[in-house]
This record gives sequence, structure tokens and C-alpha cells, in this order.
Amino acid sequence: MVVSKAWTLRQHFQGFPKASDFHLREETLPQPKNGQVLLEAVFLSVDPYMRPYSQTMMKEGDVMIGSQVAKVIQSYNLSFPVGCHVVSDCGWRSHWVCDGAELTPVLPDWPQDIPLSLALGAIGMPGLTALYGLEEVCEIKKGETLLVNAAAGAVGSVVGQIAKIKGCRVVGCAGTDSKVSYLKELGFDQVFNYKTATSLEESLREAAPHGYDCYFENVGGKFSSVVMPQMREYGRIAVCGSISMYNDTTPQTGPYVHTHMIFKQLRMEGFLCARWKHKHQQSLRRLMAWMTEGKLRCNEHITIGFNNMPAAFMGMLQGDNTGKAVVKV
Ligand SMILES: NC(=O)c1ccc[n+]([C@@H]2O[C@H](COP(=O)([O-])OP(=O)(O)OC[C@H]3O[C@@H](n4cnc5c(N)ncnc54)[C@H](OP(=O)(O)O)[C@@H]3O)[C@@H](O)[C@H]2O)c1
Ligand SMILES: *[C@@H]1O[C@H](CO)[C@@H](O)[C@H](O)[C@H]1NC(C)=O
Ligand SMILES: CC(=O)N[C@H]1CO[C@H](CO)[C@@H](O)[C@@H]1O
Repeated sequence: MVVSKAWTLRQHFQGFPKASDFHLREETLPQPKNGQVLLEAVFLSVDPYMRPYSQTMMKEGDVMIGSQVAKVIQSYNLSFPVGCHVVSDCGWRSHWVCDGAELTPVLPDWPQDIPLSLALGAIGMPGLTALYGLEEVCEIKKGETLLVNAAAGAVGSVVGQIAKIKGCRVVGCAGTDSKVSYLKELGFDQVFNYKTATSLEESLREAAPHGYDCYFENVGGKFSSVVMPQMREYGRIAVCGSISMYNDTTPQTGPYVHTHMIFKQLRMEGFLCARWKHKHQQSLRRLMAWMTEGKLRCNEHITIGFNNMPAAFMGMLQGDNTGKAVVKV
């Protein structure tokens, strides 16, 4: 018998999450049956979506939702031998018993010198989100100018690098000067700190005087309202996230986008990475190829200790991370 640790939502978040909103409990797991495996968490992901998701999809007392890279430590399923690594959506748990059908093996030929934690980042859901947002939603073309915000994060840092690979001009913004330097090292053309800029409007205009063809939106709210008038005709906006609105207790209101959308003939489309599930495998291979060729680099912000999951989550929401925020057990 294995005793697992699990983080639950003690009470729904009100505004910014607090340590007391989480509860660590122990649960005794059943013995795995035929076809099942016992998993042990190695790396766990903390992601922005957990904040809005908790509000609409979780009850108080539920285990926090999330993905992890886990190691199979007992197996009654030949497809998942002991010692292999999988991606599991079993939430904030240290151990779990499940059927093979619920698991995704990490890419079979995962190179030894690439950390497995990237299966939660650039070679995982955030990397796929960046790729689909650019190719499927923005339909970005060589020579175009792209804006991405939360640019030093898991999704944003990959967005900018893929757009560079495709021959675009990339403008990014992030919340600290060290993130700004990091993005310049990654090859972004123009980067500024949105927290210290005297005028967001002017900084955006200076970075791209002719305006933006594509806008990869991670932030929403006021930021978005300032970008809309600077979109070029037939511009495309991929609405990936709106992190600046996730902990609002009262909804933000306008300015509204309609006039800009009409007269500039813009296209704005929300999307979820899972829409293109059928091509995840081939897309992960493309991301891995860019990584092994040195065209895609990615930083990780690693917090040590399963017990520090809430702190890692709250830290990510307030911008502690450069690159993907993960917890190493
Ligand atoms: N649609 C999908 O399928 C999908 C999938 C994955 C992620 N997403 C969305 O993509 C966005 C980025 O996710 P991620 O996993 O890559 O997270 P991330 O960017 O690694 O981490 C969140 C970052 O957001 C920035 N931030 C926090 N509050 C902000 C605010 N009020 N204004 C501007 N920036 C703020 C912080 O950086 P700064 O220091 O720069 O402020 C923080 O580091 C999120 O909105 C997320 O919900 C969507
Ligand atoms: C093992 O896992 C696979 C999923 O890869 C599943 O289809 C299969 O049914 C499992 N095997 C057994 C014996 O249940
Ligand atoms: C209402 C509230 O708590 N707003 C905060 C939400 O979190 C962001 C950081 O992610 C803060 O900037 C807001 O002040």
C-alpha cells in the first residue's frame, strides 16, 4: 500500500490566491490491478489556467488540477514498464494508480541531454500552444510584425522564438529588466518592461511604428485595449490567455474593440491547445527538432519540493518565473 500526498482546494480563491486556500492531505492508494500502473511524480506543472479553472470547474475539497511527468514504479501493463516516464493529468499528487489509457508516454526517443521537465514546457502543452497560436490562429507569414506579452513565460518565450524562425519581426514585453535582457538574448527584436514604461502606448508605437500584423495575447484587460488601435489592416489576434483578469473579483469593462475590428478588418480568435490534439505527436517532434538544433532555447524556473506547490503556483502568477515554472519533487 502506498500513501500519496495531494494538494486540495480548501476554499475557492478570492482575488489573489493565499496559502490558506490550499490543503495538503494524505490518501492511501489501492493496489494497482491488471492493466494499471503506480506512478510517482517527478516534475509537476504550475500553470495560469489553474486559477480560472478552479473557479468554474472545481468544488472545494477537490484535488488541484494539473499535469506532471511521472515515473512508473509498479506496472501491470506491458505498454508502461517500470522505470518509464509518462505525462499524466492526475493533478497535484505525489503518487497515483491509473489505467494505461489515461497516460501519454514522453516522446520515445527523448534525448538524454534534454531535461524531462520540458515535457511540461517547450516540448509539451505550452510549446504546442505557442505553435498552434502562431500557425493555426495567426497564420503568421514571413516578414510580418508580431507582438507577444507575458513574453518571458512558458508560452511567450516559445512564441517569440518560433516567430523568429519563421522570419518575422518580434516585439515582446515582460515585467522585469532581467526578463527583458533574457528575451534579447533569445533574439527578440524589441523588448520592453511594461511595468516601468511611462506609456505603454508609446512603447508599443516606438517598437513597431507601422503597427502589428499579429498579436499573441496572453494578458487581456487594459493591455489589450492599448494594443487594438495599433493593429494593422487585416491583423490577426490569437487570444491565448488573459492572466491580468484571472483573479478579478469584479469583471473589468471596456473600452470595447468593435470599431478597431471593423475599420482595420481584424480577426480575433480564442483557442485552446487541445483543438489540435490529432497533431500533437508530430508537433512535439517539430519542437524537439528545433530544440536539438539549438534554434529553440528555454529556461525553467524550478521550485524544489512537493510541499512548495502552492508557493510555486502563486509565485508564477505574480511573475517570479523566467521561462516555465515547474516543481521538482
Ligand atoms: N489557450 C491555451 O490553450 C493556453 C495554454 C497555455 C497557456 N495559456 C495562457 O497563456 C498565458 C501564459 O501562460 P504560461 O503558462 O506561459 O505562463 P507564464 O507566462 O510562464 O507565467 C505567467 C506570467 O504572466 C505574467 N503576468 C502575471 N500577471 C500579469 C499581468 N497582470 N499583466 C501582464 N503579465 C502578467 C508574469 O510575467 P511578467 O513578469 O512579465 O508580468 C508571469 O510570469 C496565460 O494567460 C495562460 O492562461 C493558454
Ligand atoms: C495498457 O495501456 C494501454 C494504453 O496504452 C491500454 O490500451 C491497455 O488496455 C492497457 N493494457 C491492459 C492489459 O489493460
Ligand atoms: C484583485 C487582485 O488580487 N488582483 C491581482 C491579481 O494578480 C495580479 C498578479 O497576477 C496582480 O497584479 C493584481 O493586483
